Amino acid sequence: MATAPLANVPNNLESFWMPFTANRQFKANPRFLIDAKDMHYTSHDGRKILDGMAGLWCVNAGHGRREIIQAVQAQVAKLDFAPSFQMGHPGPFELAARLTALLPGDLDHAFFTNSGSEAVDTALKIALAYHRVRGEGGRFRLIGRERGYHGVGFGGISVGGMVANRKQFGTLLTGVDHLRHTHDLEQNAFSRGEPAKGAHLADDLQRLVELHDPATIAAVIVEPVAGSTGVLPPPQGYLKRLREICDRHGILLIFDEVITGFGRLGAPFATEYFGVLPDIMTCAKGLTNATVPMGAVFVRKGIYDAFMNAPENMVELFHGYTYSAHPLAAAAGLAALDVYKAEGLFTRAKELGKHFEDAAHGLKNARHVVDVRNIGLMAGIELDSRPGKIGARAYEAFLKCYEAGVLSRSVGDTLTFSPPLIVTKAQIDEMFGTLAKALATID
Ligand code: PXG
Repeated sequence: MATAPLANVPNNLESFWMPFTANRQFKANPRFLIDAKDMHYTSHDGRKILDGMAGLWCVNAGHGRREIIQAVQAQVAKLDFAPSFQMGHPGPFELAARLTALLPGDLDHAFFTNSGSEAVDTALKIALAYHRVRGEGGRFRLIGRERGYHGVGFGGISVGGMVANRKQFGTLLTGVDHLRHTHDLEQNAFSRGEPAKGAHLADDLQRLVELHDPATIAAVIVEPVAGSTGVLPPPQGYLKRLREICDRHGILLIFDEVITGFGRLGAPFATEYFGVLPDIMTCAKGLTNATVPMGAVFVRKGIYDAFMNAPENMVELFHGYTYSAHPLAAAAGLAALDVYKAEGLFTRAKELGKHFEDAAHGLKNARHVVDVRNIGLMAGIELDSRPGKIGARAYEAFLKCYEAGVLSRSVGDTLTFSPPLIVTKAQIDEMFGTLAKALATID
């Protein structure tokens, strides 16, 4: 049946194969965002939508930031593109210096990519190559974690632990094993911040070391707080214990900070928040406030230095992307850092954390809710699943919230919130209040 075209919605929705989307369902009932400013999107039907997810966990300084827009506009007019293979341009050198100055310890070098997925695959490749240049090429195994999300490259889905993201794609990387995830509703439901129980789950790494022989293990990768799977803060002491086991056995520890980076927890990065220093760190998203795609991999000095022993005319790492260190991304990254600094956004999640936590946990007795989890400015509200229909209830709640003017995300039967760091207390109340009302109306 022909339906009247919707204002602001293109007539042909067929050609674009949308990512991570139920295409037919969406195209039958599309939801378009047509502009954005600060904390709000405008929908195609002219409604203001409060952005409870910072886009996709990425617009940390809010939308349409003038300083970033102007920096990108000036850059595109001056130098639209320049290669970074055997050539240089100023932006990425300045950005790498500013970023590494911000990082703790000797995370002194930055490799640029265009996304979190590329940052993860780059980090895994650097880990393998690092051992090889030191004569330990026998370290080929990579360890991830169940329910981990590390993007969608073959490396990322191999170490990742989201079943749906893996099962369509064949054999993946060989030589990969996984730690158990840390989600334990029985022990830890309704924890505030890091749950009390579960540090012992880090000992899975010791078991894998004993199973595989430590001399075969290159690296372990985890999200300090698992995001995509529905916000799982690490149990108290868990990350420290992982660090200790890695140190005992010469295994590199990789933190995937694609979500936790750039102020999400109330510190610039999760490494500071938890007081645990990884050997390699990935980031993306907030790096440019999502204005231009960019990811980065940071490595400790010793890792970079290990590659610098070959003859000086040799390429040290046979890896990089056409758009690694793209001028527009570098300009956006520098301007985003200025905004974060000028507005104190890296500590804002700390200032708002208690209010956000109380507001999230205000849902404890709402209908269907079986868990509320939070840390910094990220929260997961888990619902009881409908029998045989995992995800249906949370998706319905997501739709109701959207209709009521709040953007959240649903994953399985968990609703997540991760707003821009400029969010106000009143807007936090609006987000969770809207969800509470939605839950009261769905079965
Ligand atoms: N690592 C982590 C920890 C991520 O959260 C990636 C890597 C991959 O980044 P790119 O830029 O390649 O997408 C991510 C991305 C969701 C959602 O709904 C999460 C992400 C992306 C899209 C949706 O939770 N995280």
